[in-house]
Amino acid sequence: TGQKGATLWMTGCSGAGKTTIATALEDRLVKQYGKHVYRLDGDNIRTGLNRDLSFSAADRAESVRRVGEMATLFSDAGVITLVGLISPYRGDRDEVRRRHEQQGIPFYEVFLDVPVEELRKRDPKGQYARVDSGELKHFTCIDDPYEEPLEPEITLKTHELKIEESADIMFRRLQMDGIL
Ligand code: GGZ
Repeated sequence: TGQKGATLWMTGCSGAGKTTIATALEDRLVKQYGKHVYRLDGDNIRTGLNRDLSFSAADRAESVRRVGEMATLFSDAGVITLVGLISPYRGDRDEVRRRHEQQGIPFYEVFLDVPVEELRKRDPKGQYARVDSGELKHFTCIDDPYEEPLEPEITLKTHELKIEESADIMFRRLQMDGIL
């Protein structure tokens, strides 16, 4: 009967394009296909649900856990849930995957695979410059760990693709799997 839900979990360094590509896919799903979509973004959730959490490893794990639980709820309700969270630790992401599998909810780990030199060049918010000047410390992918996914369902080298092409790869995967 109703729409099938799924979680697309986009992981990668700051500036890799998580928000941009999720927004492009959301636009397409909503405007062209009338789908029910919800976007959960680390940086805005950090001002609300996760406002008590820092960037320590333990707090990042808790952030991933909470957003993961929220994603299962949305997706279980039939929504296509687009998550954009750096989520740097493999074990934390694997746990989110396990929670989805437990409940029979489709889960896609989407790795935004962009070389750090490229991120430094982009630096849309000047974060990497602040890291270099020593103003910002423990920044993921520079002086804080990022554990790359070993078997992501989807890998997007966003520096080699147009925004629409990245969105399209996710779109076609959902179509192929009968979610759209
Ligand atoms: C990484 C940080 C940090 C540190 C602040 N490390 O690109 P932004 O700047 O505007 O958005 C990023 C956001 C990352 O939040 P997440 O919740 O996605 O991260 S995690 O999953 O690791 O908890 C970044 C900003 O917060 N930011 N300090 N030290 N990113």
